Amino acid sequence: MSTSTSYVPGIYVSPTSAPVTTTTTVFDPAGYVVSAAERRVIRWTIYVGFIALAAGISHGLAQALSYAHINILPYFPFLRSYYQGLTAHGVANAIIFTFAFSNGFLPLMLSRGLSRPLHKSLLWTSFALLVGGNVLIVFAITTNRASVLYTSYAPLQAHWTYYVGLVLVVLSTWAAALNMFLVLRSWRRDNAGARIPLLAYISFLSYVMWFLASLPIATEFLGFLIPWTVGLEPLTDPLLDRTLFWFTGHAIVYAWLLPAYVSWYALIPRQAGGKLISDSLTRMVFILFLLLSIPTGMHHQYTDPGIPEKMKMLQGVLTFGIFFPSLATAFSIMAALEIGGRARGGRGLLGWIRALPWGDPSFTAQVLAMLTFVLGGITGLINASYVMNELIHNTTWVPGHFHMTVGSAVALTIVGVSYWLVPYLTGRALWSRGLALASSWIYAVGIFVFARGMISNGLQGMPRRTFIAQAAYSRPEWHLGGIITGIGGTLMFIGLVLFLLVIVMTIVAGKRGEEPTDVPISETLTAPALTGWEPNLDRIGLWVLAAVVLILIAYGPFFATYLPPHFTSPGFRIF
Ligand code: HAS
Ligand code: CU
Repeated sequence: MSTSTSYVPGIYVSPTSAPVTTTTTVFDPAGYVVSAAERRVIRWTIYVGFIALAAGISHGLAQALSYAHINILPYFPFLRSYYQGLTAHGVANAIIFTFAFSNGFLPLMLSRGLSRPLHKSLLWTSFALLVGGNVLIVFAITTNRASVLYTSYAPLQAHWTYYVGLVLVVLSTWAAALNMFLVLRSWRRDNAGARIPLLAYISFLSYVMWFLASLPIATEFLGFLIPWTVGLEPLTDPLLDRTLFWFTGHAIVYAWLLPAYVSWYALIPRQAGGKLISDSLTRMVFILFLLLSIPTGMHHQYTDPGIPEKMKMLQGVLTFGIFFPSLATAFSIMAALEIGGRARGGRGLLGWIRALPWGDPSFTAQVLAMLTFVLGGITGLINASYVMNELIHNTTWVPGHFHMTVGSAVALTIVGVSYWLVPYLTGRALWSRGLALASSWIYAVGIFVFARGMISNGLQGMPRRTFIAQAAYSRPEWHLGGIITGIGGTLMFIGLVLFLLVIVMTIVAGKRGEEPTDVPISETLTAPALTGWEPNLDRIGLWVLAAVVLILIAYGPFFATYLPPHFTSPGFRIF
């Protein structure tokens, strides 16, 4: 039986008023309290992400407006080119905001899932690396030494501080992963034969996948880009660099997504008053991400010369494989929500939807995130289709797709999680539930409008990564989509400004004593099995081995036939 505090919209109350009766638990609920010292460093880690978000969205607004032929770039201090702003936007929002959140959130979830403290020294190490990396990156970008966009494509060349800064950020994620590994290992020693609590399991697997996935980009930066930019090696191999980038770069999108999935699977059912339907299915979903996230990067390179078509086709097929765990997630979460809606008195085919806790900003933001992800996922499938990709590659369709994935499924989930997490970490209640709700709705409407503009213009051939406001060419059919994009982007900007306002006010002026005192951990309908095949799901080492084998099959032939590197290109700094 659960003895932990239970979740009701926006606030935690005593266990007696739990919205569902408990049959089994997926965690050791012994009322474990995460120490104040750990909460402090986790809080600061996540704040780094919020600062990055604030910096990035102002550039986001500028880009969205540029599609509507409104140029506000001259009003930005430090800004010398569109590409400088686009780099700042991508790095701050897609890389720093997301990983700062994960570096705090995932270890916290593992610690709470296992009821065990984290290593504080590693938490601080991770924080220091994140901050140090950011200082270097901010220096490089604000001084216009790194207008290479967040994909760091060679032969565009950045100052060494940019690459080293990103390396430090990756190291900060490794420190977080190591922390989780050590805590889990000691837990397993003390609990031989026990199943890993689900929340800890999925949190850990998220960063195991990311650790494996980050090795190619580490190779690219340390082995090629940094020696090249400091002059140790005058030339570089752009195709090899791109391939190493996408080797990591597709999996990185799941490193952003999986922390959101951790919340959708392990927390949202409880926030909705429901239960998770299957422990084993959840574990299998995360294993599939571990297996298939990485050997799929070439779907970003369908149009690149120099990669055999057979390799692209193989990775294209695997990309369709990585679609399935998300489909399973859609059905699984929908079922958990339905259980919650019915437990709250919802009746009929769809009446349970109305009964969900829509007044809770944390819940609402995340369900809106899920809804945008339906379209994000469908557009992903179109991207992955070898022939259809020809039509949309390098058009604004692609940012249309990824703002419905990382820009909403992930970002809006972080918003929703923050609405209980920041109160939990700071000991201050959420400042304004009304504004928090408004922020999520405005952002969600904004993303649908924005994506409609980007997607339709992409189909009309509008190029991505182009300063349309000053382009010497245009097409009449781009005008309407451009205006829609500008309106949507403005709404998104307003939504996130409201979010940041609510968070800042919560930190400085939230009421003490009314904050949540525990993580809203869900229960599953059935307990994890101790016999049969299911315990094999916890043999993480074995699954890592299987992932490595798949990666070797998907990437081995390319490297075997391509290497040694073809050093051909000097660096260019053209913006
Ligand atoms: Fe992607 C390009 C394929 C998912 C991010 N993607 C990008 C880029 C980014 C990105 C940033 O195959 C651009 C990179 C660049 O700068 O060039 N993507 C996919 C596929 C998926 C996918 C097949 N992408 C993501 C996610 C991202 C992300 C997730 C970030 C977090 N993507 C591609 C391809 C390209 C690409 C090509 C290259 C395009 C090109 O040519 O350049 C799949 O993983 C998607 C699976 C998703 C689903 C949706 C499941 C829905 C769920 C919600 C359920 C809703 C509920 C609500 C329960 C199957 C789980 C119920 C509510 C009630 C009220 C009841
Ligand atoms: Cu991808």
